[in-house]
Amino acid sequence: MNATSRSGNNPKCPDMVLYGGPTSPFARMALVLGRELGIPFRYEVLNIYTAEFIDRLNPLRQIPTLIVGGDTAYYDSRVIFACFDRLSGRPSMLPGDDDAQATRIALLLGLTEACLHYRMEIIRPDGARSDETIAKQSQRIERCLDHLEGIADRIVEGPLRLEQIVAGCALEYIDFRFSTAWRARCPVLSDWSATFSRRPAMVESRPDE
Ligand SMILES: N[C@@H](CCC(=O)N[C@@H](CS)C(=O)NCC(=O)O)C(=O)O
Repeated sequence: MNATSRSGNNPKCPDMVLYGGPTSPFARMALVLGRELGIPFRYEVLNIYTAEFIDRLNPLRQIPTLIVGGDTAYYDSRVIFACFDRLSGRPSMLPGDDDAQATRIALLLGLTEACLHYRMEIIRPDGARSDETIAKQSQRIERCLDHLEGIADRIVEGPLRLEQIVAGCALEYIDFRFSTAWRARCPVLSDWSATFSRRPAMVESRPDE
C-alpha cells in the first residue's frame, strides 16, 4: 500500500483508517476533529496522485477518505466530520440546526478551497499558469478573510466545536500557502489562531514542509 503511518495512530482500532496527505487542509480538519473527539483510528499519509488503490473505494481519489472495515469508504470531509461526531458519543461539535454557524463553516471551507485552487495554479508550469485565475482566487481569499474578521467574535467564542477546528486549519493553511499579511488587518482572528494552534491536535497535524 502506498502509504506511510504517522504518529498518534491507535492500534486498538485497526479497522478505521483515515487517509490524508502531507499538507491537505481538509484531511487535517478531519484528523484534528477525530483526535479532539477521542475517536480511535489510524491515520495514514499518502501521495494521492499515485495512490491507485484508493480508486476502488473512492473513485474521486481524493483525501480525506475514511475506510471502515477495509472496504467501506466515507468521503468527503463533511461526511467524515459527521461520522466522527456521531461515533464519539460525546456532545455534538457540529452546528446542528444553527444555520448561521453552518454557513460560517461553509465560508471557511470555501476559503480553504480557494487557497487550494490558488496553490494549484501557482505551481503550474510557466505558460500554463493563468494570471486571471490567480487574481480571482486571491481576491476571494482576501474577501473571505475580511468578512471573517468582521464576524470573528462568533467564531472564537464558546466551546470547542467543528467551526473552530475548521477555522484554525483554514487560517494556518492561508499562512502556509498564500500569505501571512492578513494577520495585520485581522487582529481578532490572528490572536485567536495563535492560541488555537497550540492545541496538541493542531501541533501533531501541522505540515512539516
Ligand atoms: N470537497 C473535498 C475536497 C478534498 C480535496 O480537494 N482534497 C485534495 C487534497 S486537499 C485532493 O485530494 N486533491 C487531489 C485531487 O483532487 O486530485 C473534501 O472536502 O474532502
